[in-house]
Amino acid sequence: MGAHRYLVALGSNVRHPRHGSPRRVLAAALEALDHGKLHLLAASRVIETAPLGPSRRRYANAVALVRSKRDPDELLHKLHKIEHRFGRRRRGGAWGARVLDLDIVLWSGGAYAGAQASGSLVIPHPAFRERRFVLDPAATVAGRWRDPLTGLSIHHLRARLTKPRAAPR
Ligand code: A4P
Ligand code: MG
Repeated sequence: MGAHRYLVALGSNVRHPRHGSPRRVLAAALEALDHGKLHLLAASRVIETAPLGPSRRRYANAVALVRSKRDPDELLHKLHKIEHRFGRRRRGGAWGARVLDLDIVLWSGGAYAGAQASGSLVIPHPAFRERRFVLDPAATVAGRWRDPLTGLSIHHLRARLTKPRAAPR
């Protein structure tokens, strides 16, 4: 029955004692996204990006296209378990340095607002339209996927960000 598709954004800016660099953390995390009830349909390359926010360490970022029968709340729960397995501990508040961050950017069901014990899930991810570290890799695996809120494709959102129009006269 109804398998869903998800666009998941991956980020890391702390080394892992066993996996090593953030780049390697993401490679291992992509494998974890192709296990059990999750099927990895496509993965972008891993890119290195300048940090947005207070952390001073550079990030490795990537996106994955995943197929799953899980609903969004179930998938988020699974993603949190994977983060935890990679040593992510929820301290230091939002935007702290982290071994692994897994965000749900889009899913095939359109807009979604759920309820999860650890906070409420919102899809599309509220900040993804302004983030090149999400849109650049996303354009390589899901460029034609449309944001249900603006109706714009990932290609279009990215172009809007990288080529700002001149101010109106
Ligand atoms: N949550 C709500 N919606 C979602 C969603 N669509 N996907 C809730 C995932 N989670 C969602 O997230 C906090 C809570 O948000 C979750 O419990 C979930 O219920 P978190 O991952 O624990 O916290 P966070 O990631 O520290 O905070 P936040 O505000 O989500 O940060 P972001 O937006 O993830 O940004 N710079 C570069 N270059 N690359 C990066 O990857 N990442 C961040 C973190 C900052 N700067 C960066 C990067
Ligand atoms: Mg997050």
